[in-house]
Amino acid sequence: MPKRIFSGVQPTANLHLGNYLGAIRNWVGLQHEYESFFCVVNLHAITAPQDPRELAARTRDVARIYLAAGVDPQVSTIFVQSDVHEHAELEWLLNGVTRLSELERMTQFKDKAKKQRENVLAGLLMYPVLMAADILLYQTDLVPVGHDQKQHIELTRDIAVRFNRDYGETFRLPEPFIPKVGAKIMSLDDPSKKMSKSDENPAGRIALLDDADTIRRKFKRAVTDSGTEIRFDESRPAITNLLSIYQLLTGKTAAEVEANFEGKGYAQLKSELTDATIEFMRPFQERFHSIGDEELTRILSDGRDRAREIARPIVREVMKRMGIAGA
Ligand code: AQP
Repeated sequence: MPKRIFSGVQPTANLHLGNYLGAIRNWVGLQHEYESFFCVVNLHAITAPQDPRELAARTRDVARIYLAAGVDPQVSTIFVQSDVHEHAELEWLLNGVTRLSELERMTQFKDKAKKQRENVLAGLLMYPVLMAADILLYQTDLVPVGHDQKQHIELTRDIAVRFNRDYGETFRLPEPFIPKVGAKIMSLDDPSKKMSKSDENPAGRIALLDDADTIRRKFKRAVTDSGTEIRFDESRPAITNLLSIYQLLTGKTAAEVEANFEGKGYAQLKSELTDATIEFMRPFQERFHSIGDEELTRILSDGRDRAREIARPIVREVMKRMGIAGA
């Protein structure tokens, strides 16, 4: 069987540089080495309340973002999660081997549940089981994600190991692919938090569809650390974060980045970072806006058909092994 990758992004809000640098950017290179499945995970999005009309529009926009970033529909399968019913079906089946205590231990659940307090939806707890289903459905070898998803992939492996043990060898065990630089892009207004779509304050993130003026304003207001030296240093997380974004967008090495900023001040760093970001965004956004509705619909329906071809027999096999096929 060919080596496979699977990954996805939730259409919960406008995607940001963290989503691109931590995840989507890596898909573009990996798609030529692996058989690739990139999904817009809209079923994950409803683990928090969503406006239905906005969710529908964003779902298509996230697929456009994949294409604009360089995911090639001739090479990769791009599809919407809810179009392939087997994701929800396998999730339910995997609930039969997942323990409540494992789900309650997940950091993302604990953090988000804290924010949503009274209104935590049951789906938020089940989120990692749906993610396990997404991954295991395609017999995935590698899952390129940002650092925040590492724990969910470990749980996916635990679920797969348990299923294989209880019902016979069925699933491949996936590995996470977490980039050395960019796996955790931090918020511009608080470098102790990751850049996040759901953060109430948009100043902390550069959205992939921000215009040049907004990008300039956000970087200008980005917090910095005390001191003046511009170099990578874990004890100065704000500057290190800005340098990491600069490094990834320019393709320079860490040494080249530090040499470039030697003797320069924070204002110069922000100005060069703004220019590098706008230089990346301009062609990216042009490609995003050039993808027509019909073309997108065709790509997503081809993707759905390709994904279902793989997903259907796996769900059938799992049901057979669990003794509920053909009931
Ligand atoms: N700050 C980040 N740095 C690097 N990678 C990141 N990712 C998310 N934030 C960062 C990676 O982007 C992919 C898609 O994320 P998601 O849609 O599944 O949402 P998330 O991981 O919960 O993070 P977000 O975008 O901040 O959304 P909210 O605010 O809704 O939680 C994943 O591979 C993720 O690791």
